[in-house]
Order: sequence, then structure tokens, then C-alpha cells
Amino acid sequence: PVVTLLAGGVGGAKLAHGFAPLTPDLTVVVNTADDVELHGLAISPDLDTVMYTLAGIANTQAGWGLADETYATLEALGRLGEDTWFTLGDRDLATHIARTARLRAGARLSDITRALSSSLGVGPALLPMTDERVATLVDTAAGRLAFQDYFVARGHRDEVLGIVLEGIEHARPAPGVIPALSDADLVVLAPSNPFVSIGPILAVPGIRTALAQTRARRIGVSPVVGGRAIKGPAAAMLASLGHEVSPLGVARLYTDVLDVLCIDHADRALAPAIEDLGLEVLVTDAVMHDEADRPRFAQELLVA
Ligand code: FO1
Ligand code: CA
Repeated sequence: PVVTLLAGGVGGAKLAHGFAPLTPDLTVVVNTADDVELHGLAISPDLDTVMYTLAGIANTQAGWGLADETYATLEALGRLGEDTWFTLGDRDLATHIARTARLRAGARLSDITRALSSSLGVGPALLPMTDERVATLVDTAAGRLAFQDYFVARGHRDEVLGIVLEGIEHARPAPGVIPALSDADLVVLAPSNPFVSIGPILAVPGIRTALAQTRARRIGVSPVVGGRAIKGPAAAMLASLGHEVSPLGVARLYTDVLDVLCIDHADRALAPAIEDLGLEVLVTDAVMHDEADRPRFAQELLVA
């Protein structure tokens, strides 16, 4: 089957890793709105998390960067008075250096991503949602923060009052994104944050409509289980932005773009309310705890 996955960072990466052995025709469309420039380097955290996970070289403890890293460059940058709150490893820096050099030479992010992932032996097609620059800004009581200032520098401690996607109106879907939605048998929305991971992808002009109109079966995986986010600030954002902190709150954000919402056994009591929105519900073990869970879960979504 032809499978397309919409992904943020870790949740998308794990599910992509689960689908990869099940189909030779997997495309992963990745959020780029939390990309950041630091030390003059173009950093694409979600693309790299998916790429490194599919290459089998990700740092699974941290959830970002490479396994077996060293940090000599970051320490040296610190001695020179540079900011070091964003933990860039020595080997990870090679990715950012190569990406930045190629962007500066005029290449598109989508072409660079294809080349980098091919160099690392990644089989599935990795597509940034767009080649244009889109930046998530987070409105908080402390003001409007750049995404990585909110997330990493301040440890996502500020209450989120709003999300702004700077540049989204000028963004076009990267080459291949629309066909990957239109021509798929199955489109999966990874258990990623609906506001800052899946939200930016769907907000690229043309993507949400393509997903609403595709003949593919569309399955979303709730990033909220038992009233808590599997990872990160999704639950806090649902609450502060006025949504129910549950798969039902998630379902309401996606009614136009999903056929099925996959929820965990912990939330099975919500199935009737989600069905009332016109969605089918798949109740299963929807949390990927270990590596064996990934293909197990992907297979369940494939046959759902
Ligand atoms: N996330 C952190 O919480 N702290 C870090 O120091 C950090 C460094 C980092 C370096 C490279 C990279 O690609 C990602 C990195 N991340 C870090 C992850 C990160 O930016 C966020 O997880 C995502 O953007 C939000 O999903
Ligand atoms: Ca992310």
C-alpha cells in the first residue's frame, strides 16, 4: 500500500519507523515550522528526528540528535560567549552545516533533505511540508516567543495563549506533498502536537484541502492518552487554547480531515462521543513504548 504520514518530531519518527518495514512506498511529510537558525546554521529539528530515527542513528533517550554524540564544539562555542541552551552535538552539527551550505548555494530544502536522507541510507521519502520559511510563534504572558525560545530555552513553562504561523500565507506545499496525499491508500496523522506539529502542516495553503478531498483512508492517532500528552506540551496547549484535554478534543480539530481516530484503551469511554462527530474509532494500545511496538502499531493502522 501507498502510505503517507504527517509527522512532527518523536511521535512521527516512531510511527515512520514502524511503517518503513511494512511498505516500500512510504512518504513522511514533516513539520518545518519549528526550524530555527542558530550560530548561523539552519536547523530542522523535526526533519532530523525523523531522518535519524529512520536511519537507526537517533538518540532515543534525548528524543533529538544523534546517538553516541560528543559536545566539544558546543563547549568551545560557550567559551567564546555564544548561547548554548540549544544542545547541538558535534556530529549533528555536520547535518546543519551541510544543510546551511546547500541552502546558501540556492538549493531547496526538499532537495537537500532527499540528498541527506539518501546519504544516511533512509529508504522512505522525507518531505518538508514546504520549501518556504514558516516560523511558529507562541503568544504567552511573557510576550510573543520564537518556538525554540518557548520550547527549549524556557522549557515550555509559559501558558500558551495563541499560536501564530509566520509566513504561512506565502508557503506552498513542497514538491510531492500534494500527490503524496492525493495518491495514497492511507494517510496517517502521527500522534504529534495538533497545534505546533500537525497544525502547521495542515495550514500550508492547499494541504488541508488535499487531505479533505483525498480518496485515501485517513487515520489520526491521538497524542493525548488518559488526559495527558504522550510527550511535550500538547495537553497544556489544548487546555489553555480552550479545548477538551482528551481524544475528543483532538477529534474536534480534525473532523474534516479524518475517517478514523485511533485512541488508547485508556480512553475507550470516549469512543461514542467521537463517533457522534462522524469519525470511526480504533481502540488499541496506542502508545509506542518500545521498538517492537512500532511495526505492531503501524500494522494495526494499516488494516484498520
Ligand atoms: N530539545 C530540547 O528540549 N533541548 C535541546 O537542547 C534540544 C536540542 C536539539 C538539537 C537539535 C535538534 O534537531 C533538536 C533539538 N531539540 C532539543 C529538539 C527540539 O527542538 C524540539 O523537540 C522540537 O522542535 C519540538 O518538537
Ligand atoms: Ca517539533
